[in-house]
Amino acid sequence: MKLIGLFDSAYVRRVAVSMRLQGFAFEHVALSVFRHQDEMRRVNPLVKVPMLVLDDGDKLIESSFILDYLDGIAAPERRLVPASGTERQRLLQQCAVALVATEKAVQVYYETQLRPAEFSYGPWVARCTGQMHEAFGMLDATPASPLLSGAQITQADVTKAVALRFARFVHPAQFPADRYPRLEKLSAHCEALPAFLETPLE
Ligand SMILES: N[C@@H](CCC(=O)N[C@@H](CS)C(=O)NCC(=O)O)C(=O)O
Repeated sequence: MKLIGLFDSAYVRRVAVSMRLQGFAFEHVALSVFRHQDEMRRVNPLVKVPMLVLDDGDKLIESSFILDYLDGIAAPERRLVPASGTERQRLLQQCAVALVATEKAVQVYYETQLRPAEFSYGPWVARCTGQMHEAFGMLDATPASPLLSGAQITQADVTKAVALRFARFVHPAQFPADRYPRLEKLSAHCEALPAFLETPLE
């Protein structure tokens, strides 16, 4: 399999980390949606990452659907989200909130650092910043992850840890270490795991 996209994308990184945790070998194709647009367009006319190219040539997009595909072909004990049941919904909802946090961090980044300053719209930046922190606050308010007491890692752990690492990378001043203490603990634990260390954001 080939995974297209850079690890500075939280969406690409969560897929790469998950593949390593699940033991899937992949070739990493480090194309940027901004710096390699022509090449990207040839691989994916939508110019979006991540994309997973399967060995038969099929191309998958959308990190959540890619992860669902991988869980479907993984050995049952290597799934990162249970196939059914209440726990599945609970974990997927945590992923959903972490994806809102990520999406809003990306929007604020695009608005404040990619757009020329004269075109940046303050009220929109304030709205997205508020939504980003609301989402991180919700994640921080959930009980400590069972991972920290020895349970197996889940997709909620991966996506939450990747979201915080990404948001801090693009908005360092907004994430002092004491702002989201529970998430910090989870992040520190996850970022020390081989699957995360082998998937550096920068
Ligand atoms: N919902 C998508 C989001 C993917 C996404 O927005 N990726 C960004 C990179 S972080 C991208 O492709 N940006 C280029 C663009 O939107 O034109 C997913 O989960 O895969």
